[in-house]
Amino acid sequence: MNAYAQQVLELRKSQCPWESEFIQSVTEVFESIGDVLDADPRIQKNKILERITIPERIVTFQVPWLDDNGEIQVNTGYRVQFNSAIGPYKGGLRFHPSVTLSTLKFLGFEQMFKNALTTLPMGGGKGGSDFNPKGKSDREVMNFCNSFMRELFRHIGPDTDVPAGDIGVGAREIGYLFGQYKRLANAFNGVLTGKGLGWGGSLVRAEATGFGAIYFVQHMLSALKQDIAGKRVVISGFGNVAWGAALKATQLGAKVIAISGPDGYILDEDGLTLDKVAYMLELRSSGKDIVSPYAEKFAGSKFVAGRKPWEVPADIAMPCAIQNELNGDDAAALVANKVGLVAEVSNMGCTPEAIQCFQTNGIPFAPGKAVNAGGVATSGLEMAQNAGHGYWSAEEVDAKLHSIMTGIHAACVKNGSKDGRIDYVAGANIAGFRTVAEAMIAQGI
Ligand code: 2IT
Repeated sequence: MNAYAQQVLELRKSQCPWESEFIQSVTEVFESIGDVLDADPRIQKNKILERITIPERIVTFQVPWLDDNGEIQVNTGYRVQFNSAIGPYKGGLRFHPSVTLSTLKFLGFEQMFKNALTTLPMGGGKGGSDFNPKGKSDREVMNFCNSFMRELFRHIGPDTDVPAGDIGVGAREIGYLFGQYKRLANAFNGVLTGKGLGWGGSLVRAEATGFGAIYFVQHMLSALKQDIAGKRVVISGFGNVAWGAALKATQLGAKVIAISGPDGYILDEDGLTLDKVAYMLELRSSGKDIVSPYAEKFAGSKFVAGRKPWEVPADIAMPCAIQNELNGDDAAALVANKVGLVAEVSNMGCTPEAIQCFQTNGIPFAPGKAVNAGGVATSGLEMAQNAGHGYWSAEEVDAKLHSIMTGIHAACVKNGSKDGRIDYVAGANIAGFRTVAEAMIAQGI
């Protein structure tokens, strides 16, 4: 690692050694940008690394709410406004019991570069709570969202900070959050993305992260002179991202042979069909958080309890669940089974050991901030539609999403090509970092 980067990393480690996810995300970016730092002394002179590793602002607040028994519950709410060099803070809200400030700092740090890769004017931010929506009634979720927004509304706005969904925050939560924002701010505007289709939401936003990921995979395959049709795909995750990826892969003739949930995975050697993909949505909306019923419904498939799908031989592996879901052992299993490429869709879904295993074995690996950027890119398109007080057709949004993913792949190739190979991690980190650093230098302190 470059000496300046090392020095800033050590400083941050000594200040918050317990923020392991945040430190992990900073380390990955700093390891990639050595050549840029060596070539451009303005970056150290302007203390860019010091400045991009402290959020511009963090808001932490209490979220008291009433459960269905009339008892008071209390959670912690956060918004990490990481960097506004290239646009208003932009990034999702995560409601999940694992959420800590470290989680949201890592996600906000990643978001800053991801958003830069989209080429749309969006800075980096992330927020959320340790609230667990699983098993809660609609009324409890509404009570929580109302209380959360009662504090958050004063810190956000369509030109200030534009939150969206992430794990545990979908259409229902965005609806409640938007309703409360509108009441408190007395304004109907594009303060949140992922809104419902009749009230400011964009067509294709729900599918966008998964669709964009598959468009990116198509570019990775073309670089290898291959095609997606007939490829065996293994996907983890139980949410909207896994669904979108499975849908687009199936539409393009790939064979999705494994999907997973918190209880284990489904092996379906026949591959998913559009009916089976639709059933993924039913499973999720059942609220039970299990994939096992799939095996009872579709003959020929089998449920493997308590295991991750990375032991299934496949051409393409796509982690779509949560950070650090795919570790060094999982990577070794994929490599042993001759996986053709790995596209990380979850944010920081692979551990550093896993990434190293893919890279040392010559397996093309693309990081989440490039592969999953179609989600936030389409949020950017939703912001543009809101600002223009209109709607675009699904074809128009999908075409723009497609061209943004093509551009991100091209940026990775331009910044990450070395000895005839594409280092997607370096390419994405360098391209995103350069954009943010240039804007910061131009704007002074
Ligand atoms: O990780 C992500 O990029 C998201 N959860 C989407 C963020 C957004 O603002 O749409």
